[in-house]
Amino acid sequence: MKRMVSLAAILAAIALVSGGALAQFARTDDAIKYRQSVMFLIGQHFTRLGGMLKGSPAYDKGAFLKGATLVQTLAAMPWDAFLVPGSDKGSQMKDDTLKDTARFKEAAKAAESAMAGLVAASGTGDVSAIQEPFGAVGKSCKNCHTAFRK
Ligand code: ASC
Repeated sequence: MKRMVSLAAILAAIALVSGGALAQFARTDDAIKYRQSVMFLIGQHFTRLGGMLKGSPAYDKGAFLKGATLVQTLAAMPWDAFLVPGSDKGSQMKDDTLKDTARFKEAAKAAESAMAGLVAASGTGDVSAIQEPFGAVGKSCKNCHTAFRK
């Protein structure tokens, strides 16, 4: 019993210093699957938005705004899962990513901020005003992939 209590205390301490990120996932594999799932959904919705800006399917203000809002909402989800210690193994994450988590968090924040810009522009319903913020989101995706993905 005493051993169980001290194990719980150790786990709680680990969860505390890891910002709760570890506590969310039972296994590092779950963290990898979680973030890959979110990234897959972001890719699906962002690609559909890109299609709409090229006319296939035709641009629709409501549908575009809904998709952009989904992308923004999804983009709030995966970052903690990237920061789980050891989850660089067996994934596409570059080896040095977790050595500088501040750099990673900064890039994640920049992506979220670009997505907020896209949602704001989407509300105008003006396609010519959406092109630039859409490109900025694509650039923020690419920046992270170049820096952190193998
Ligand atoms: C996508 C997707 C990416 C990004 C990137 C943008 O739809 O899956 O990884 O956009 O291609 O540069």
